[in-house]
Amino acid sequence: MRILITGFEPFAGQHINPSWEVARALNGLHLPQAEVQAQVQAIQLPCVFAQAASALTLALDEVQPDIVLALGQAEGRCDISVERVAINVMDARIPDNAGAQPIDQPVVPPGPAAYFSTLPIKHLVARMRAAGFPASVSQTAGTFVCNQVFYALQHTLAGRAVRSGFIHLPLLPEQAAHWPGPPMPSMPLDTQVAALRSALMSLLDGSSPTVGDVQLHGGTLN
Ligand code: PCA
Repeated sequence: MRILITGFEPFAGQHINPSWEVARALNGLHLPQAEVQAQVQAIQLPCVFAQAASALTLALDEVQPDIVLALGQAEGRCDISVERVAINVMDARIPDNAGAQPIDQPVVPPGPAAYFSTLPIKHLVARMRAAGFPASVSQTAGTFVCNQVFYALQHTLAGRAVRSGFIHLPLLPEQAAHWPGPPMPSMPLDTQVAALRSALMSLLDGSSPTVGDVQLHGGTLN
């Protein structure tokens, strides 16, 4: 079993991105205690609209993964946010790392409006919570590079027997300590890494539904 985990380079003037720190902490992880032998490979993606999707495609070709977890930083989130859906739009509130700021452009012009995660998102949330980590389902991955990568991932793998999806992570404490503007929630790196490790284990330990997902509430009223 091969697991690809992607994380992003820092963006928006930050010097660190929790998604890459978590991905690289899990790189090379061997999960022999799982019911199947599994090996994790981490790849960093540029926070650049014009490059991120092709870097992802290259990684998919190289690794030929069975499971893909794409990770990104989401400042303001207070828990591990398992994304439900990727939408076919790029609408950037800030420029990417190459200075591009697309407005209302499709990720894939002929593509459908949206793709759902093919990860059992409720199962992941339930298992992370049971292991003591705050986690929830998120109904939007935004309209910046994370959503673009999530959409490109689901588009590329559509119809293939690969489970893939996106998880947004809170800021690291050292980022929140110096964040310009209002106070931000944060979570220490070792907690984030342990939460993702438990998410991975829950995909591999035989408890994960192979079709569909567990029937648990994960919605919001607005
Ligand atoms: N977060 C941004 C892009 C890169 C990252 O880590 C996002 O949520 O789109």
